[in-house]
Amino acid sequence: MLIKLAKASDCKESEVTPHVSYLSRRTLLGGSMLALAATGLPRMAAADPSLYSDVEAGQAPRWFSEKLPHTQWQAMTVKGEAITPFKDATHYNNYYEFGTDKGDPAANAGALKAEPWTVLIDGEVGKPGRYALEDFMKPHQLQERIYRMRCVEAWSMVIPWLGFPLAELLKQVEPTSKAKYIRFETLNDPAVMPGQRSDFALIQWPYVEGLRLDEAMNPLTILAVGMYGRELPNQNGAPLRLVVPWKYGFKGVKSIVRISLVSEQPVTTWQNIAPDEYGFFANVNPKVDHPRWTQARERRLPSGLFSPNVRDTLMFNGYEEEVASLYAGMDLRKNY
Ligand SMILES: Nc1nc2c(c(=O)[nH]1)N[C@H]1C(S)=C(S)[C@@H](COP(=O)(O)O)O[C@H]1N2
Ligand SMILES: [Mo]
Repeated sequence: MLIKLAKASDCKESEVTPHVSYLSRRTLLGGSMLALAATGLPRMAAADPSLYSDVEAGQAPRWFSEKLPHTQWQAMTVKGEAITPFKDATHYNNYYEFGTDKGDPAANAGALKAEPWTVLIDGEVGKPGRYALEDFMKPHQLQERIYRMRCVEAWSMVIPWLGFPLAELLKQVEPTSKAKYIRFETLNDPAVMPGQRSDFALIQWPYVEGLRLDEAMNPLTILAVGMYGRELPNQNGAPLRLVVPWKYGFKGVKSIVRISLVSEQPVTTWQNIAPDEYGFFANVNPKVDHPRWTQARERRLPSGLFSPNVRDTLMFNGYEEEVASLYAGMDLRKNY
């Protein structure tokens, strides 16, 4: 794929307002407003661990270490685009439960205990239940999916995730005919998450995200338990997070404790705070600008003042072929 580099002056960090400035601005105003299916691919040889040489070792739970050798490495890749250094992917984060600065999650998320962990599956399913994460993971083989990630704040990365298709889980739990959407909830634990006990009250915790069922079933949609050949660092959403590579990053809900099949479109966190700016669909779309900045371009991290590394944003983040049919006949300006 040919990627035309845009002029650096087209996409300055200073022109984009991060989620958090939006919130503080509101507070000042008065605060009252509140590819291809990987299963069809041949199994690749194990990745060379030195591929991600700058990776900090973690403390993987046993179930993870036992699965890792059976990983289907590079089940999907991004051709011709470098993988973002581990350091950037783990020290430039949005995870407001741990603070609003990009460095806060790395500094504060150490207190989260990702093991043991349980996931509740409920709602319109034939097989609801509360699962220990290792039991939840038992039927699934890990795949490496190297995906672009595009934040609505106009920065982007390329991250090698380890996970499995959400569709596998859905088949397993047997959605009823009333299930039309899927709703995800992050851990709610103010003792561990300083953002949940601050007076930063515009966010109603827990963080909630959702997908239409056909989006959830798309082979690109995964639940991730690792990245860069290891388990997820806490600041990236350990031990279980959603990755939907054609949507803005805020759809990728972290540290999931509950997955519900529901009949109505769920009210999601950012949509609830600012429905005119953050839609339910949140598909990456260079032709639909954010009300206050262009979405036509992005800064690919690492990005600095003298090497801003700006590039054009691709329709559906470069996954148009795989997902465009999900939105046939829909007005993407209205359904942003
Ligand atoms: N629970 C929770 N999930 C979250 C967020 C958050 O604040 N809380 N931030 C979202 C946003 S805005 C982005 S861009 C991605 C960032 O993921 P990363 O830090 O792993 O790059 O996580 C998303 N998931
Ligand atoms: Mo984001």
